[in-house]
Amino acid sequence: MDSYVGKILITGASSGIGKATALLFAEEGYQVFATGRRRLDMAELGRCFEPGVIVPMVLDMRKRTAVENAFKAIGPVDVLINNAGLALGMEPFHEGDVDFWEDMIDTNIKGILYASHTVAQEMIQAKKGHIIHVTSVAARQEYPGGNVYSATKAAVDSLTRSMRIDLAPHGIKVASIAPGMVDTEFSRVRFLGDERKAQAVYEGMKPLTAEDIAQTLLWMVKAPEHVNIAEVLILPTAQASARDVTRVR
Ligand code: NDP
Ligand code: 8X3
Repeated sequence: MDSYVGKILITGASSGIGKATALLFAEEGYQVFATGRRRLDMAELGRCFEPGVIVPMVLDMRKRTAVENAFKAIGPVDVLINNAGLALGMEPFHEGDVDFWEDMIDTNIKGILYASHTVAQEMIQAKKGHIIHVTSVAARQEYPGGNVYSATKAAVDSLTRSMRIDLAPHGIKVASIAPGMVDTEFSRVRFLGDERKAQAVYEGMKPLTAEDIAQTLLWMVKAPEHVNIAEVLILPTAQASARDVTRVR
């Protein structure tokens, strides 16, 4: 028997929300299985605690067989946080890059399907479990250039609700958290490393931090067994909707 309070699997933990969440849950006594593509960042994450507390896994969520094999090998977990995701580009629909669309669809939707489908089998056996999807305010409110990114997150919102219907009879909670602007690598990735464009996103306003989201995820996970915090929308105070941001210039 180990002394962990539970086992949690977090995707996209090489930076941002996933990394902060992995560190927080490890501090809270969980054993954390953490995935990401960047080998060095994952190895560094694994070294933040005693060996075995955070188990880093180099994994591309777009690769179905690799995800299925890796997640089956972990065995049962109490919690799955489907966080890995990205936006690429912010062009109007008619100028969009179809390769970017494929990447967002494969990661943000199909990656979650592969992960949840695999992990749900063990949770059904255990008659309990908790799956949380990191969606976005962009799932509920579109904005110029958000098109395919918004659509992927809206698909995950819908999936969350239908998975909840199918999995509640098995004692499994399914939930989503929809953040607004969070200062992570998200905008740097979206604008393909263009620092100026990425920084402009948060200019004159105080965005959420990755730790804000991690703390909220911990609160969701720590709810009593009979309580499912099914949907959370979390925004910076300066952001009223996907399109309304108060900036001090
Ligand atoms: P980051 O870019 O900092 O982190 C994204 C994480 O996803 C990284 O660990 C990255 O790891 C991982 N990832 C991306 N593609 C893949 C892939 N194909 N396979 C495996 N891992 C992948 O951004 P955030 O922390 O902000 O993003 C986390 C989630 O939060 C995303 O789903 C995003 O859509 C969502 N979100 C973010 C908001 C924001 O304003 N920041 C607001 C609302 C939602 P690696 O590159 O190593 O693979
Ligand atoms: C990330 C937040 O508003 O840039 O999901 O789409 S937003």
